[in-house]
Amino acid sequence: MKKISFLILAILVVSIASYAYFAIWQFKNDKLKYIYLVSSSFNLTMAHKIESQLERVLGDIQNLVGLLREQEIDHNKSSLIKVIFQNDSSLASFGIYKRLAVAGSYNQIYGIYNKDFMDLNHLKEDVLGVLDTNAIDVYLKNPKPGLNPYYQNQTAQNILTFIIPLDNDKAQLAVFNVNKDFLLDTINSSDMQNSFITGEDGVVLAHKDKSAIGTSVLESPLFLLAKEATVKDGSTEFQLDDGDKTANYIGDFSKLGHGMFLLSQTNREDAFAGLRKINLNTVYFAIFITGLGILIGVIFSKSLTAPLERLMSATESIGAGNYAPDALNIRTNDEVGQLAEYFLNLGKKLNEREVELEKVTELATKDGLTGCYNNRHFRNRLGEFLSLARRHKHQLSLLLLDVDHFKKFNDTYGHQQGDAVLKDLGQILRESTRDTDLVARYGGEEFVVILPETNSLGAKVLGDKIRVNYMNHKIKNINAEGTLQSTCSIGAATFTEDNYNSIDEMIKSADERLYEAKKAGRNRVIV
Ligand code: GH3
Ligand code: MG
Ligand code: MG
Repeated sequence: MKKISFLILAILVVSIASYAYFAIWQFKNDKLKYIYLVSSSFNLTMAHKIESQLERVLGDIQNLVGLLREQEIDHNKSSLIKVIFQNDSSLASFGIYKRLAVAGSYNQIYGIYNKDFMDLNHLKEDVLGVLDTNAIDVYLKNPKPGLNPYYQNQTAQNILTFIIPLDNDKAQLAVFNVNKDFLLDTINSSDMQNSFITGEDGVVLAHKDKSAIGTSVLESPLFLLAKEATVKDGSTEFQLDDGDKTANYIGDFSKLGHGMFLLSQTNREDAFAGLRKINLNTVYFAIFITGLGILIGVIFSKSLTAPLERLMSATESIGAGNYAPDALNIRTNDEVGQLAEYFLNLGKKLNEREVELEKVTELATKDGLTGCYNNRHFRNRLGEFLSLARRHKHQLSLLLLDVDHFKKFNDTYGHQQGDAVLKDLGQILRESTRDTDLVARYGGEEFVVILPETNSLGAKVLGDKIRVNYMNHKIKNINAEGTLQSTCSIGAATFTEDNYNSIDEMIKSADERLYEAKKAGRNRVIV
Protein backbone atom coordinates (compact mmCIF):
# COMPACT_ATOMS: atom_id res chain seq x y z
CA MET A 1 0.00 0.00 0.00
CA LYS A 2 2.90 2.29 0.79
CA LYS A 3 4.03 1.45 -2.74
CA ILE A 4 0.92 3.04 -4.26
CA SER A 5 1.25 6.30 -2.35
CA PHE A 6 4.96 6.38 -3.04
CA LEU A 7 4.32 5.80 -6.72
CA ILE A 8 1.69 8.55 -6.92
CA LEU A 9 4.00 10.90 -5.09
CA ALA A 10 6.94 10.03 -7.29
CA ILE A 11 4.93 10.57 -10.47
CA LEU A 12 3.71 13.91 -9.17
CA VAL A 13 7.16 15.12 -8.20
CA VAL A 14 8.81 13.91 -11.37
CA SER A 15 6.18 15.47 -13.62
CA ILE A 16 6.28 18.84 -11.86
CA ALA A 17 10.08 18.86 -11.76
CA SER A 18 10.38 17.94 -15.41
CA TYR A 19 7.82 20.56 -16.35
CA ALA A 20 9.75 23.22 -14.40
CA TYR A 21 13.03 22.06 -15.91
CA PHE A 22 11.52 22.15 -19.37
CA ALA A 23 10.06 25.64 -18.81
CA ILE A 24 13.38 27.03 -17.56
CA TRP A 25 15.36 25.30 -20.28
CA GLN A 26 12.98 26.62 -22.94
CA PHE A 27 13.10 30.06 -21.42
CA LYS A 28 16.90 30.10 -21.29
CA ASN A 29 17.19 29.04 -24.89
CA ASP A 30 14.63 31.48 -26.12
CA LYS A 31 15.49 34.49 -24.02
CA LEU A 32 16.99 36.57 -26.83
CA LYS A 33 13.99 35.78 -29.00
CA TYR A 34 11.83 36.64 -26.03
CA ILE A 35 13.50 40.04 -25.53
CA TYR A 36 13.09 40.82 -29.23
CA LEU A 37 9.46 39.83 -29.07
CA VAL A 38 8.68 41.85 -25.98
CA SER A 39 10.53 44.95 -27.06
CA SER A 40 9.17 45.00 -30.61
CA SER A 41 5.59 44.39 -29.52
CA PHE A 42 6.02 47.10 -26.90
CA ASN A 43 7.36 49.46 -29.55
CA LEU A 44 4.53 48.67 -31.96
CA THR A 45 1.86 49.25 -29.34
CA MET A 46 3.37 52.60 -28.49
CA ALA A 47 3.70 53.54 -32.15
CA HIS A 48 0.02 52.83 -32.75
CA LYS A 49 -0.93 54.96 -29.77
CA ILE A 50 1.21 57.87 -30.93
CA GLU A 51 -0.02 57.60 -34.51
CA SER A 52 -3.63 57.81 -33.47
CA GLN A 53 -2.80 60.76 -31.26
CA LEU A 54 -1.07 62.49 -34.15
CA GLU A 55 -4.04 61.76 -36.41
CA ARG A 56 -6.34 63.37 -33.90
CA VAL A 57 -4.19 66.50 -33.60
CA LEU A 58 -3.78 66.67 -37.35
CA GLY A 59 -7.55 66.48 -37.79
CA ASP A 60 -8.04 69.35 -35.37
CA ILE A 61 -5.30 71.36 -37.01
CA GLN A 62 -6.89 70.86 -40.42
CA ASN A 63 -10.20 72.06 -39.05
CA LEU A 64 -8.53 75.18 -37.74
CA VAL A 65 -6.70 75.69 -41.00
CA GLY A 66 -9.96 75.38 -42.91
CA LEU A 67 -11.47 78.06 -40.75
CA LEU A 68 -8.49 80.34 -41.14
CA ARG A 69 -7.92 79.99 -44.89
CA GLU A 70 -10.01 83.07 -45.52
CA GLN A 71 -7.54 85.04 -43.49
CA GLU A 72 -10.29 86.70 -41.64
CA ILE A 73 -11.83 85.75 -38.39
CA ASP A 74 -15.24 86.85 -37.47
CA HIS A 75 -16.88 86.42 -34.15
CA ASN A 76 -18.69 83.17 -35.08
CA LYS A 77 -15.56 81.52 -36.37
CA SER A 78 -13.59 82.48 -33.31
CA SER A 79 -16.25 80.65 -31.26
CA LEU A 80 -15.71 77.54 -33.39
CA ILE A 81 -11.96 77.81 -32.83
CA LYS A 82 -12.68 77.98 -29.13
CA VAL A 83 -14.60 74.72 -29.34
CA ILE A 84 -11.75 72.98 -31.15
CA PHE A 85 -9.25 74.12 -28.53
CA GLN A 86 -11.61 73.08 -25.80
CA ASN A 87 -11.85 69.54 -27.17
CA ASP A 88 -8.16 69.05 -27.79
CA SER A 89 -5.90 69.97 -24.96
CA SER A 90 -2.88 68.99 -27.07
CA LEU A 91 -3.09 72.22 -28.99
CA ALA A 92 -1.55 75.16 -27.24
CA SER A 93 -1.37 77.96 -29.76
CA PHE A 94 -1.30 78.57 -33.46
CA GLY A 95 -0.74 81.24 -36.06
CA ILE A 96 -0.78 81.72 -39.78
CA TYR A 97 2.22 83.22 -41.53
CA LYS A 98 2.44 84.64 -44.97
CA ARG A 99 5.64 84.64 -46.94
CA LEU A 100 6.22 88.02 -48.33
CA ALA A 101 9.16 87.45 -50.50
CA VAL A 102 11.06 84.58 -52.05
CA ALA A 103 14.01 85.62 -50.01
CA GLY A 104 12.16 84.27 -47.02
CA SER A 105 10.82 87.23 -45.10
CA TYR A 106 7.35 86.72 -43.64
CA ASN A 107 4.94 88.30 -41.28
CA GLN A 108 2.32 86.98 -39.03
CA ILE A 109 -1.07 87.65 -40.26
CA TYR A 110 -3.05 85.97 -37.56
CA GLY A 111 -2.28 84.18 -34.34
CA ILE A 112 -4.34 83.01 -31.45
CA TYR A 113 -2.95 82.41 -28.05
CA ASN A 114 -5.06 84.83 -26.18
CA LYS A 115 -6.12 84.48 -22.61
CA ASP A 116 -9.44 82.85 -23.44
CA PHE A 117 -7.78 79.82 -25.00
CA MET A 118 -5.26 79.54 -22.26
CA ASP A 119 -8.03 79.35 -19.71
CA LEU A 120 -9.76 76.71 -21.73
CA ASN A 121 -6.67 74.54 -21.63
CA HIS A 122 -5.77 75.33 -18.04
CA LEU A 123 -2.36 76.42 -19.24
CA LYS A 124 0.00 79.04 -18.02
CA GLU A 125 1.46 81.48 -20.48
CA ASP A 126 5.02 80.25 -20.05
CA VAL A 127 4.02 76.76 -21.10
CA LEU A 128 2.79 77.90 -24.49
CA GLY A 129 6.02 79.22 -25.80
CA VAL A 130 6.00 81.93 -28.34
CA LEU A 131 5.04 81.54 -31.95
CA ASP A 132 8.29 82.83 -33.22
CA THR A 133 10.03 82.37 -36.49
CA ASN A 134 12.91 79.98 -35.67
CA ALA A 135 11.07 76.85 -36.80
CA ILE A 136 9.87 78.69 -39.94
CA ASP A 137 13.46 79.53 -40.81
CA VAL A 138 14.41 75.87 -40.56
CA TYR A 139 11.33 74.78 -42.50
CA LEU A 140 11.96 77.15 -45.36
CA LYS A 141 15.40 75.68 -45.95
CA ASN A 142 13.74 72.35 -46.74
CA PRO A 143 10.01 72.91 -47.32
CA LYS A 144 7.77 69.80 -47.42
CA PRO A 145 4.01 69.19 -47.53
CA GLY A 146 2.16 67.73 -44.55
CA LEU A 147 2.82 68.01 -40.87
CA ASN A 148 6.43 69.05 -40.23
CA PRO A 149 7.57 68.62 -36.64
CA TYR A 150 10.28 70.83 -35.10
CA TYR A 151 11.84 71.04 -31.72
CA GLN A 152 12.26 74.52 -30.27
CA ASN A 153 13.91 75.55 -27.08
CA GLN A 154 12.31 78.80 -26.08
CA THR A 155 12.77 80.39 -22.70
CA ALA A 156 14.00 77.03 -21.38
CA GLN A 157 10.78 75.32 -22.47
CA ASN A 158 10.72 72.29 -24.71
CA ILE A 159 8.28 73.22 -27.41
CA LEU A 160 7.07 70.91 -30.16
CA THR A 161 6.05 72.93 -33.18
CA PHE A 162 4.23 71.67 -36.28
CA ILE A 163 4.38 73.58 -39.54
CA ILE A 164 1.85 72.90 -42.34
CA PRO A 165 2.01 74.61 -45.72
CA LEU A 166 -1.48 75.86 -46.52
CA ASP A 167 -1.14 75.91 -50.30
CA ASN A 168 1.01 74.42 -52.98
CA ASP A 169 3.41 77.34 -53.52
CA LYS A 170 3.93 77.45 -49.76
CA ALA A 171 3.20 81.09 -49.59
CA GLN A 172 1.14 80.53 -46.45
CA LEU A 173 2.20 78.45 -43.44
CA ALA A 174 0.14 77.37 -40.44
CA VAL A 175 2.33 77.07 -37.33
CA PHE A 176 1.17 75.23 -34.19
CA ASN A 177 2.67 74.80 -30.79
CA VAL A 178 1.43 71.70 -29.03
CA ASN A 179 1.47 71.17 -25.30
CA LYS A 180 4.93 70.20 -24.21
CA ASP A 181 3.82 66.95 -22.64
CA PHE A 182 2.01 65.84 -25.76
CA LEU A 183 3.67 62.62 -27.02
CA LEU A 184 5.68 62.46 -23.81
CA ASP A 185 2.78 60.80 -21.97
CA THR A 186 2.89 57.87 -24.36
CA ILE A 187 6.56 57.05 -23.86
CA ASN A 188 6.80 55.92 -20.29
CA SER A 189 5.93 52.68 -18.49
CA SER A 190 8.69 50.19 -19.30
CA ASP A 191 11.79 49.94 -17.11
CA MET A 192 13.58 47.91 -19.69
CA GLN A 193 12.87 50.13 -22.68
CA ASN A 194 14.47 53.42 -23.42
CA SER A 195 12.05 55.02 -25.91
CA PHE A 196 12.07 58.33 -27.73
CA ILE A 197 10.66 60.10 -30.74
CA THR A 198 12.87 61.90 -33.23
CA GLY A 199 12.31 64.03 -36.27
CA GLU A 200 13.91 63.35 -39.65
CA ASP A 201 16.87 65.52 -38.65
CA GLY A 202 17.70 63.24 -35.70
CA VAL A 203 16.63 65.79 -33.12
CA VAL A 204 14.82 64.21 -30.19
CA LEU A 205 11.26 65.55 -29.99
CA ALA A 206 10.10 63.52 -26.99
CA HIS A 207 12.05 61.46 -24.46
CA LYS A 208 11.37 59.84 -21.12
CA ASP A 209 14.33 61.75 -19.84
CA LYS A 210 13.27 65.36 -20.56
CA SER A 211 16.83 66.60 -20.57
CA ALA A 212 17.45 64.53 -23.69
CA ILE A 213 14.81 66.43 -25.66
CA GLY A 214 16.44 68.62 -28.28
CA THR A 215 19.65 66.56 -28.44
CA SER A 216 20.66 64.85 -31.66
CA VAL A 217 20.78 61.08 -32.27
CA LEU A 218 21.94 61.52 -35.82
CA GLU A 219 24.91 59.19 -35.16
CA SER A 220 22.81 56.46 -33.53
CA PRO A 221 22.90 53.18 -35.51
CA LEU A 222 19.24 52.67 -34.65
CA PHE A 223 18.26 56.07 -36.04
CA LEU A 224 20.31 55.53 -39.20
CA LEU A 225 18.71 52.14 -39.75
CA ALA A 226 15.23 53.57 -39.19
CA LYS A 227 15.88 56.42 -41.58
CA GLU A 228 17.15 54.15 -44.37
CA ALA A 229 14.66 51.35 -43.86
CA THR A 230 12.05 50.77 -46.51
CA VAL A 231 9.83 48.91 -44.05
CA LYS A 232 7.67 50.59 -41.42
CA ASP A 233 8.89 48.60 -38.38
CA GLY A 234 12.04 46.65 -37.58
CA SER A 235 14.58 45.45 -35.04
CA THR A 236 18.35 45.39 -34.89
CA GLU A 237 21.29 44.71 -32.59
CA PHE A 238 24.01 47.32 -32.18
CA GLN A 239 26.70 48.62 -29.87
CA LEU A 240 26.78 51.94 -28.05
CA ASP A 241 29.36 53.66 -25.91
CA ASP A 242 28.04 53.50 -22.38
CA GLY A 243 30.46 55.74 -20.54
CA ASP A 244 33.87 54.06 -20.91
CA LYS A 245 32.81 50.68 -22.31
CA THR A 246 30.73 49.58 -25.26
CA ALA A 247 27.45 47.85 -24.51
CA ASN A 248 25.20 45.65 -26.61
CA TYR A 249 21.72 46.88 -27.38
CA ILE A 250 18.62 45.56 -29.02
CA GLY A 251 16.69 48.27 -30.82
CA ASP A 252 13.26 48.66 -32.44
CA PHE A 253 12.02 51.36 -34.72
CA SER A 254 8.61 52.36 -36.06
CA LYS A 255 7.96 55.09 -38.59
CA LEU A 256 5.26 57.34 -37.24
CA GLY A 257 4.75 59.33 -40.44
CA HIS A 258 5.28 63.10 -40.82
CA GLY A 259 9.03 62.43 -40.74
CA MET A 260 8.92 61.12 -37.17
CA PHE A 261 10.38 57.90 -35.74
CA LEU A 262 9.66 56.04 -32.55
CA LEU A 263 12.88 54.39 -31.38
CA SER A 264 13.23 51.99 -28.45
CA GLN A 265 16.47 50.50 -27.27
CA THR A 266 17.17 47.89 -24.61
CA ASN A 267 20.50 47.15 -22.99
CA ARG A 268 20.95 43.41 -23.45
CA GLU A 269 22.60 42.93 -20.06
CA ASP A 270 19.78 44.75 -18.30
CA ALA A 271 17.17 42.81 -20.20
CA PHE A 272 18.81 39.49 -19.27
CA ALA A 273 19.02 40.57 -15.65
CA GLY A 274 15.29 41.13 -15.75
CA LEU A 275 14.82 37.74 -17.35
CA ARG A 276 17.00 36.08 -14.71
CA LYS A 277 14.60 37.45 -12.14
CA ILE A 278 11.67 35.94 -14.03
CA ASN A 279 13.67 32.68 -14.27
CA LEU A 280 14.24 32.66 -10.55
CA ASN A 281 10.56 33.30 -9.93
CA THR A 282 9.78 30.30 -12.11
CA VAL A 283 12.10 28.17 -9.99
CA TYR A 284 10.47 29.39 -6.78
CA PHE A 285 7.09 28.66 -8.27
CA ALA A 286 8.19 25.15 -9.26
CA ILE A 287 9.51 24.52 -5.73
CA PHE A 288 6.25 25.78 -4.28
CA ILE A 289 4.20 23.56 -6.61
CA THR A 290 6.41 20.56 -5.78
CA GLY A 291 5.94 21.20 -2.06
CA LEU A 292 2.22 21.47 -2.61
CA GLY A 293 2.32 18.22 -4.58
CA ILE A 294 4.10 16.43 -1.74
CA LEU A 295 1.61 17.79 0.77
CA ILE A 296 -1.31 16.66 -1.38
CA GLY A 297 0.39 13.27 -1.79
CA VAL A 298 0.77 12.84 1.96
CA ILE A 299 -2.83 13.84 2.62
CA PHE A 300 -3.96 11.57 -0.20
CA SER A 301 -2.01 8.60 1.13
CA LYS A 302 -3.33 9.25 4.65
CA SER A 303 -6.92 9.40 3.51
CA LEU A 304 -6.79 6.55 1.03
CA THR A 305 -3.97 4.15 1.78
CA ALA A 306 -4.36 4.14 5.57
CA PRO A 307 -7.97 2.84 5.47
CA LEU A 308 -6.96 0.43 2.70
CA GLU A 309 -4.20 -0.94 4.93
CA ARG A 310 -6.73 -1.41 7.73
CA LEU A 311 -9.01 -3.13 5.26
CA MET A 312 -6.21 -5.51 4.30
CA SER A 313 -5.44 -6.45 7.90
CA ALA A 314 -9.18 -6.87 8.47
CA THR A 315 -9.51 -9.31 5.58
CA GLU A 316 -6.56 -11.20 6.99
CA SER A 317 -8.39 -11.44 10.33
CA ILE A 318 -11.51 -12.67 8.54
CA GLY A 319 -9.39 -15.33 6.85
CA ALA A 320 -8.07 -16.36 10.27
CA GLY A 321 -11.63 -16.78 11.59
CA ASN A 322 -12.25 -13.43 13.31
CA TYR A 323 -15.31 -12.39 11.40
CA ALA A 324 -15.84 -8.91 12.90
CA PRO A 325 -12.39 -7.35 13.37
CA ASP A 326 -12.09 -3.83 14.85
CA ALA A 327 -10.09 -2.76 11.83
CA LEU A 328 -13.32 -2.81 9.83
CA ASN A 329 -14.68 0.15 11.76
CA ILE A 330 -13.98 2.52 8.87
CA ARG A 331 -16.82 4.97 8.99
CA THR A 332 -15.95 6.99 5.90
CA ASN A 333 -18.46 8.00 3.28
CA ASP A 334 -16.31 6.91 0.36
CA GLU A 335 -15.69 3.67 -1.53
CA VAL A 336 -13.33 2.41 1.16
CA GLY A 337 -16.01 2.83 3.83
CA GLN A 338 -18.46 1.00 1.62
CA LEU A 339 -15.97 -1.79 1.04
CA ALA A 340 -15.48 -2.10 4.81
CA GLU A 341 -19.23 -2.49 5.21
CA TYR A 342 -19.32 -5.19 2.53
CA PHE A 343 -16.57 -7.02 4.38
CA LEU A 344 -18.48 -6.74 7.66
CA ASN A 345 -21.55 -8.29 6.03
CA LEU A 346 -19.36 -10.95 4.47
CA GLY A 347 -17.90 -11.71 7.92
CA LYS A 348 -21.38 -12.02 9.38
CA LYS A 349 -22.46 -14.43 6.66
CA LEU A 350 -19.31 -16.52 7.08
CA ASN A 351 -19.93 -16.70 10.81
CA GLU A 352 -23.50 -17.90 10.29
CA ARG A 353 -22.28 -20.54 7.83
CA GLU A 354 -19.67 -21.77 10.25
CA VAL A 355 -22.19 -22.15 13.06
CA GLU A 356 -24.46 -24.07 10.71
CA LEU A 357 -21.58 -26.23 9.57
CA GLU A 358 -20.70 -27.05 13.18
CA LYS A 359 -24.27 -28.19 13.79
CA VAL A 360 -24.32 -30.35 10.69
CA THR A 361 -20.95 -31.86 11.54
CA GLU A 362 -22.16 -32.70 15.04
CA LEU A 363 -25.29 -34.32 13.63
CA ALA A 364 -23.21 -36.37 11.23
CA THR A 365 -20.60 -37.54 13.72
CA LYS A 366 -22.38 -37.74 17.08
CA ASP A 367 -24.98 -39.87 18.70
CA GLY A 368 -28.12 -37.97 19.61
CA LEU A 369 -28.87 -39.70 22.90
CA THR A 370 -25.48 -39.83 24.63
CA GLY A 371 -23.53 -37.03 22.95
CA CYS A 372 -20.74 -39.49 22.20
CA TYR A 373 -19.38 -40.00 18.68
CA ASN A 374 -21.37 -42.44 16.53
CA ASN A 375 -20.27 -45.75 15.09
CA ARG A 376 -19.38 -44.41 11.68
CA HIS A 377 -17.13 -41.71 13.08
CA PHE A 378 -15.55 -44.22 15.45
CA ARG A 379 -14.69 -46.58 12.60
CA ASN A 380 -13.17 -43.75 10.55
CA ARG A 381 -11.05 -42.52 13.43
CA LEU A 382 -9.98 -45.99 14.51
CA GLY A 383 -8.71 -46.54 10.95
CA GLU A 384 -6.62 -43.36 11.19
CA PHE A 385 -5.33 -44.20 14.68
CA LEU A 386 -4.41 -47.71 13.60
CA SER A 387 -2.42 -46.64 10.56
CA LEU A 388 -0.61 -43.97 12.59
CA ALA A 389 0.28 -46.51 15.30
CA ARG A 390 1.49 -48.90 12.61
CA ARG A 391 3.66 -46.29 10.92
CA HIS A 392 5.22 -44.97 14.13
CA LYS A 393 5.34 -48.40 15.80
CA HIS A 394 3.27 -47.08 18.70
CA GLN A 395 0.78 -48.93 20.84
CA LEU A 396 -2.95 -48.40 20.63
CA SER A 397 -5.71 -49.85 22.79
CA LEU A 398 -9.43 -50.26 22.32
CA LEU A 399 -12.06 -50.81 25.03
CA LEU A 400 -15.41 -52.38 24.18
CA LEU A 401 -17.99 -51.91 26.91
CA ASP A 402 -21.37 -53.57 27.31
CA VAL A 403 -23.94 -52.91 30.04
CA ASP A 404 -24.74 -56.02 32.07
CA HIS A 405 -28.21 -57.43 31.90
CA PHE A 406 -29.52 -54.39 30.22
CA LYS A 407 -32.47 -56.16 28.71
CA LYS A 408 -33.59 -56.98 32.20
CA PHE A 409 -32.94 -53.43 33.35
CA ASN A 410 -35.14 -52.14 30.57
CA ASP A 411 -37.80 -54.66 31.35
CA THR A 412 -37.75 -53.75 35.03
CA TYR A 413 -37.54 -49.95 34.95
CA GLY A 414 -38.77 -49.14 31.50
CA HIS A 415 -37.13 -48.12 28.28
CA GLN A 416 -37.01 -44.48 29.29
CA GLN A 417 -35.02 -45.30 32.41
CA GLY A 418 -32.70 -47.35 30.18
CA ASP A 419 -32.12 -44.34 27.97
CA ALA A 420 -31.25 -42.24 31.02
CA VAL A 421 -28.68 -44.85 32.07
CA LEU A 422 -27.05 -44.78 28.63
CA LYS A 423 -26.89 -40.98 28.82
CA ASP A 424 -25.22 -41.17 32.27
CA LEU A 425 -22.79 -43.80 31.00
CA GLY A 426 -21.78 -41.55 28.07
CA GLN A 427 -20.95 -38.77 30.49
CA ILE A 428 -19.02 -41.08 32.84
CA LEU A 429 -17.00 -42.34 29.90
CA ARG A 430 -16.11 -38.82 28.74
CA GLU A 431 -15.20 -37.73 32.25
CA SER A 432 -13.07 -40.80 32.89
CA THR A 433 -10.96 -40.44 29.74
CA ARG A 434 -8.40 -37.93 28.39
CA ASP A 435 -9.04 -35.37 25.68
CA THR A 436 -6.83 -37.36 23.33
CA ASP A 437 -8.99 -40.47 23.84
CA LEU A 438 -12.12 -40.97 21.78
CA VAL A 439 -15.42 -42.21 23.22
CA ALA A 440 -18.15 -43.49 20.89
CA ARG A 441 -21.41 -45.38 21.16
CA TYR A 442 -20.85 -48.58 19.26
CA GLY A 443 -24.53 -49.43 19.17
CA GLY A 444 -27.35 -50.28 21.63
CA GLU A 445 -25.87 -50.46 25.13
CA GLU A 446 -22.32 -50.93 23.81
CA PHE A 447 -19.61 -48.26 23.88
CA VAL A 448 -16.03 -48.07 22.64
CA VAL A 449 -13.05 -46.03 23.78
CA ILE A 450 -9.96 -45.55 21.59
CA LEU A 451 -6.82 -45.08 23.69
CA PRO A 452 -3.83 -43.86 21.65
CA GLU A 453 -0.29 -44.42 23.00
CA THR A 454 -1.67 -46.90 25.52
CA ASN A 455 -0.50 -50.48 26.16
CA SER A 456 -2.60 -53.31 27.58
CA LEU A 457 -1.70 -52.40 31.16
CA GLY A 458 -2.91 -48.84 30.66
CA ALA A 459 -6.05 -50.20 29.02
CA LYS A 460 -6.73 -52.42 32.03
CA VAL A 461 -6.22 -49.56 34.48
CA LEU A 462 -8.52 -47.22 32.58
CA GLY A 463 -11.07 -50.00 31.96
CA ASP A 464 -11.27 -50.69 35.68
CA LYS A 465 -11.56 -47.00 36.45
CA ILE A 466 -14.54 -46.75 34.10
CA ARG A 467 -16.08 -49.95 35.42
CA VAL A 468 -15.82 -48.76 39.05
CA ASN A 469 -17.07 -45.28 38.27
CA TYR A 470 -20.12 -46.74 36.56
CA MET A 471 -20.74 -49.29 39.25
CA ASN A 472 -20.63 -46.59 41.93
CA HIS A 473 -22.74 -44.19 39.97
CA LYS A 474 -26.13 -43.57 41.53
CA ILE A 475 -28.67 -43.62 38.78
CA LYS A 476 -31.62 -41.36 39.40
CA ASN A 477 -34.84 -43.30 39.45
CA ILE A 478 -37.22 -41.43 37.21
CA ASN A 479 -40.29 -43.37 38.27
CA ALA A 480 -39.87 -43.58 42.05
CA GLU A 481 -37.87 -42.32 45.01
CA GLY A 482 -34.27 -43.45 45.42
CA THR A 483 -31.49 -44.42 43.08
CA LEU A 484 -30.55 -47.41 40.96
CA GLN A 485 -27.25 -49.05 40.09
CA SER A 486 -25.86 -50.96 37.16
CA THR A 487 -22.63 -52.63 36.11
CA CYS A 488 -20.78 -53.15 32.87
CA SER A 489 -18.27 -55.50 31.36
CA ILE A 490 -15.26 -54.42 29.28
CA GLY A 491 -13.13 -56.26 26.78
CA ALA A 492 -9.88 -54.66 25.56
CA ALA A 493 -7.61 -55.13 22.55
CA THR A 494 -4.13 -53.61 22.24
CA PHE A 495 -2.24 -53.09 18.99
CA THR A 496 1.44 -53.94 19.25
CA GLU A 497 3.54 -54.25 16.14
CA ASP A 498 1.53 -56.14 13.51
CA ASN A 499 -0.99 -58.13 15.51
CA TYR A 500 -4.04 -56.59 13.71
CA ASN A 501 -4.29 -55.97 9.98
CA SER A 502 -7.66 -54.17 10.12
CA ILE A 503 -9.97 -52.40 12.51
CA ASP A 504 -12.41 -55.28 12.22
CA GLU A 505 -9.76 -57.67 13.49
CA MET A 506 -9.08 -55.36 16.42
CA ILE A 507 -12.79 -54.88 17.23
CA LYS A 508 -13.35 -58.61 16.95
CA SER A 509 -10.49 -59.20 19.41
CA ALA A 510 -11.98 -56.75 21.92
CA ASP A 511 -15.38 -58.36 21.45
CA GLU A 512 -13.91 -61.78 22.28
CA ARG A 513 -12.49 -60.41 25.57
CA LEU A 514 -15.85 -58.84 26.35
CA TYR A 515 -17.49 -62.19 25.78
CA GLU A 516 -14.94 -63.72 28.16
CA ALA A 517 -15.75 -61.06 30.75
CA LYS A 518 -19.46 -61.81 30.47
CA LYS A 519 -18.79 -65.50 30.73
CA ALA A 520 -16.58 -65.01 33.76
CA GLY A 521 -19.44 -63.34 35.66
CA ARG A 522 -19.68 -59.77 34.34
CA ASN A 523 -18.66 -56.48 36.01
CA ARG A 524 -15.02 -56.97 35.04
CA VAL A 525 -12.36 -56.00 32.56
CA ILE A 526 -10.44 -58.47 30.45
CA VAL A 527 -7.46 -57.42 28.39
P1 GH3 B 1 -25.73 -59.12 28.89
O1 GH3 B 1 -25.37 -58.90 30.32
O2 GH3 B 1 -25.39 -60.48 28.41
O3 GH3 B 1 -25.17 -58.09 28.00
O4 GH3 B 1 -27.29 -59.05 28.85
P2 GH3 B 1 -28.11 -57.97 28.12
O5 GH3 B 1 -29.48 -58.08 28.51
O6 GH3 B 1 -27.49 -56.62 28.38
O7 GH3 B 1 -27.89 -58.37 26.64
P3 GH3 B 1 -28.76 -58.19 25.35
O8 GH3 B 1 -27.84 -57.96 24.20
O9 GH3 B 1 -29.61 -59.45 25.26
O10 GH3 B 1 -29.72 -57.06 25.56
C1 GH3 B 1 -29.42 -55.76 25.27
C2 GH3 B 1 -30.56 -54.91 25.48
O11 GH3 B 1 -30.29 -53.55 25.47
C3 GH3 B 1 -31.62 -55.13 24.43
C4 GH3 B 1 -32.24 -53.79 24.25
O12 GH3 B 1 -33.56 -53.73 24.69
C5 GH3 B 1 -31.42 -52.86 25.09
N1 GH3 B 1 -31.14 -51.65 24.37
C6 GH3 B 1 -30.36 -51.55 23.24
N2 GH3 B 1 -30.33 -50.24 22.85
C7 GH3 B 1 -31.10 -49.52 23.73
C8 GH3 B 1 -31.45 -48.16 23.87
O13 GH3 B 1 -31.05 -47.33 23.07
N3 GH3 B 1 -32.21 -47.81 24.90
C9 GH3 B 1 -32.67 -48.71 25.81
N4 GH3 B 1 -33.41 -48.31 26.80
N5 GH3 B 1 -32.37 -49.97 25.68
C10 GH3 B 1 -31.59 -50.43 24.67
MG1 MG C 1 -25.17 -56.05 24.26
MG1 MG D 1 -25.59 -56.13 27.67
